[in-house]
Order: sequence, then C-alpha cells, then structure tokens
Amino acid sequence: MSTDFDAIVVGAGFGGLYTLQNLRRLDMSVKVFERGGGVGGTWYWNRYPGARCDSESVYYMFSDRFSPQILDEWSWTERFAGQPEILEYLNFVADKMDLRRDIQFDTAVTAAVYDEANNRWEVTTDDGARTTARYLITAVGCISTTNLPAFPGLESFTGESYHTGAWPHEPVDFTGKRVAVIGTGATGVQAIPEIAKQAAQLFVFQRTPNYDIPARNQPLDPEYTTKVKQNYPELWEKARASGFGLPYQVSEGSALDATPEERQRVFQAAYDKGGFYIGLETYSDFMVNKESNDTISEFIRTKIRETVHDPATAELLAPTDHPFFTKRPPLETGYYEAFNRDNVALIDIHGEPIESITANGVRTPVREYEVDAIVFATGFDTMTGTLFKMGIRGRAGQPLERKWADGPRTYLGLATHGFPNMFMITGPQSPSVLSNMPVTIEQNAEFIAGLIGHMRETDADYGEANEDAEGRWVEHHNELADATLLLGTNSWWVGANIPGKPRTLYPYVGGVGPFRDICADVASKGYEGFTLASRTRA
Ligand code: NA7
Repeated sequence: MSTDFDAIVVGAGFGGLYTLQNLRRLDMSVKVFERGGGVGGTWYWNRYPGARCDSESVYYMFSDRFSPQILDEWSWTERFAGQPEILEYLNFVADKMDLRRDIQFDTAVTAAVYDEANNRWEVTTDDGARTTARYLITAVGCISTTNLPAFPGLESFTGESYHTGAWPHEPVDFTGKRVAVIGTGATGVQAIPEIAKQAAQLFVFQRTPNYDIPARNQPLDPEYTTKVKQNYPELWEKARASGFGLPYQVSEGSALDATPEERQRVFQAAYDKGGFYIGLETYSDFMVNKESNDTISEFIRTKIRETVHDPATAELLAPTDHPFFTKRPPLETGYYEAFNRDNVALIDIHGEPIESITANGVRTPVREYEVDAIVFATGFDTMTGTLFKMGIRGRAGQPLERKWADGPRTYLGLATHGFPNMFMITGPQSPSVLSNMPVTIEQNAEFIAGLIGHMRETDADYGEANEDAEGRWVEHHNELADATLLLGTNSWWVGANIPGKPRTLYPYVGGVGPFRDICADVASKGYEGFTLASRTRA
C-alpha cells in the first residue's frame, strides 16, 4: 500500500469530499484522513435531538459543479434538513462518486510536518503510520473541536453526560429523567424543545440569551423542489455572487430610512417567512449601525415577550447585552414555547452562577439541581481549535499555533506564509461561517485545485503565500471587521468563548461574492501574492 501521495486531505465532510473530487479531476493521487467512522464531518458528530441545518436544504448541498446528476437525483424532504437526512445525502454523494476508496476513516492526524529538504508534507496519524504528500489540504471544518468548560467537579458527576457535538450513535432516551442543559447557542436551542418533550424535569442554564428566529420548518412540496431544480443555474450563480452564499433578495436600505410602520411590516413579513430572511432580506446595515440594529433587536425581543408566558422568564430570555446578528442567531422550533411547559425551568447563570458540578448535578449559590443527565451544549473551539490540535509545523519547524499566537494570519484564509503547499478549506479570514457553507466550500476547493493545477502546468512544485500579501489581507480583513459591531460582542466569531483565545474576528466579513471576485482576480494575475517555484531536487 502506498504511503506517498500527491495530496493529503484532512476531513471527509462537505469540504473534504469536494476537495477530493476536484483533485481527482487533476489526476492526482489523494489520501483523505477522517477522524470519524464515516463521511459527514459536522453531520457525523452532531447527532443530538433536534440537530438540523439552519440553511435551507435546497441550497445546502453541492451545486451542479460537483455533479449535475446528483443535484438532479437528490430531493430533500424538509425545508431545513435534519442531521440524519444530511448525513444520508453525504453518504449518497460518497457512494455515487466512489469517494470512499481514497478515504481512511477512524484516523486522526496527530502531526503534519513540512519536510523542507524534500518539499513534502509528512503526516502522522493516530494509528502510528506516516504518510507523505506534496500538498496538505485541511478540510477540518470550522466547528469541529468541542468546548467543555472546566467546571469545578466535572469529573465527579455520576449520572449520564453528553456534549452535543460528540453525541452517541445509539439513541439517548431522556424519558422520565431529570436533565440539565448548559448552553443556549444554536445547538442548545435545537435540543432543548426536543429534550423537554421527554424529560420529567429540564433545567436550562443560560449564560447569554440569543435572538432566536423561528425556522418555520416544513415538509418540502415536490412542486417547489422541481421549480428550484429548474432554476438552479440562476440560483447558484446568485448565491455565489451574494454576501452570505444564499440566493436571497438582499435589501440595500437602512432600517432608519423607513417609518416605524413600514419597518414593522417588513420585519413581520420576513419573520413570518422564517429562517434568516429577517436578517438578510429586510435592511442591510444591522451589522454596522447600532441604531438601525436597535429596531430589529427590539422587534425580536417583543416576539419573545409575546411568546413566553412568565414575564420574568421572558425578560431573561430577551437579549439586551448585544445587538442582533453580532453573534450567530440560532433558528428555533418551539424553543420559547418550551419555557411555557411546567417541566422546564430557566436558570440565569449571571444571577445564579454554576459553582460546581457535583456527584448528583449542578450546584449554584442558591441550590443543588439534582439531575440524571447533563447535556453540555457549550460550543466549540472554532476556526483554529482543530488546526492547532493537528501538530502542524511549517518551514523551520514553526508550529502553526505559534505563528498564530496573536490571532490568525492568512492570505485569503486559504494559505499562510511559512507553510508551503498547505491550503485550507474555510480557514480563518475567509467567509466560512458567515456564509452558507457548501457555496463557500466549492469556491475554496476550486481555487485551491486551480492553483495546484496552475503549478503543475508551470512545473512549479512549491507554492507559498507571500508575507506582504498576507499582511495586506490581514489588514483588509481587520479594516472590514472594525467597521462592524461584531468585535464588541462576546461570541465564538471573535473567539470570546474560549478563555485566552485572541480576540479578533475569525471569519471574513466582506461577503461571499466579493471574496470570490478577489480570488478570481488573484488567479487571473498568475496567483498574485503566492511564490510559485520549482524547489524539488532531481
Ligand atoms: P455556541 O453558539 O458557542 O453556544 C454555546 C453555549 O454555551 C452558549 O450559550 C454559551 O454562552 C454557553 N457556554 C459556553 N461556555 C460556558 C460556560 N463556561 N458556562 C456557561 N455557559 C457556557 O455553540 P453551539 O454548539 O450552540 O453552536 C455552534 C455553532 O454551530 C452555531 O453558532 C452554528 O453556527 C452552528 P455564551 O453565549 O458564550 O455566554
């Protein structure tokens, strides 16, 4: 069995599968290492009750560029697909394109070291094997390393405990049990209404309330799906040119230019439509104008107060500490209604901090909440956590985590100086999580395949982002970030959820379409900003 390849790809989620397919098109030999026991990435691990995608399913898939046949053959059953259906889709894709033969499952990368003398990457995996390749491409996902806060006494709990991002494969039954959920981000918001239906008693520990928007999920009408399929060429193009990778009709105006009545009508219409329409199709300045943002923030707070019966609970659930969309707003299905149930109680961690986890449950200064199970919906060390765990060493043995000690430094979020022939899918400082991921993943993977193809055509075997190009990209990235309200809010977008993590905006806020244009321009200038050379000794 060969241990040397043209490329090693890490990860077999959307990013890894698309990258593999694109590199195959260049006739490259490729080895994919995947930590999970199957394809799917996020959708392999996040099996908690209620796990569902927040992008509309008809746009949360590979486009015609991957395979027009798959696009035509696959039909989603729901407006927002649940985790099992997305996993089924990715398995369908892997089978159809015969991708599995290049993927080694249940294998985590423990070290990836650039061997300067041979201009190759040497990758060590947790089975002890060493594999080499000219190119290393990370497709490890942005939200793939779970964050379990170091609550005192964590180990002492004698009941069942789960993290939403590492859920068991067998069903978990909470029927008749007392359950604590810690965390009310997107995953907590999805899991809580489902767990509430089973549990005898559910205690929800909330640190920060979010602006949760109704998903309004529903079965997909086959006629609608057919219409979408007929219009796909136009819809994909619109998504690729858009800000967020979705073919929505984005407004150009400010909420402040509308009368209060007009605003109310526009907000209500988008709210009734469900999903992210309220953020994307109403007014365009929420992320940059606090006063404009106040109007939509108050609209959503009013909806929360109208839905939750107990006024004190409603107040705790209504966010006032941050503006709407300055942290990722979860989509909800029955979340606020869950707090109207007799078996659900909300505990505000600010008023009643978690002192410790005990053998029997969760202790606060007020009381001990005795439970049979704790669900940690406490999020992830996003964007850099997984990359840092992989032991990546660039030129002169430089650890990636050392180079990025004060925050990521990348060129286009796709490469970083000092790490030749290493490219990242949805890396920090690319649109990544501020977009509908499959659209961004396709663009990233196509750019990387285009760059490698260009190198092969021009007999270059060494491709490295230049330090000055990287510096300009970081400056541009930060300039755009500084113009928004995002840095002022504690969120994982700025690394605030992980103690000690540098505070900087991790995803690129310039938009999917503008980013695509910048990349196209770079490519048209012979991959400007990269040093492309022939370095390998004969
Ligand atoms: P999130 O959105 O990071 O949510 C994690 C939640 O856990 C959030 O409510 C946090 O409160 C809470 N949390 C984190 N650490 C603690 C500690 N130490 N004590 C109490 N509560 C804590 O992660 P999700 O998994 O829900 O979603 C991740 C992304 O997946 C999501 O944004 C979508 O893009 C898909 P906080 O808000 O930080 O005060």
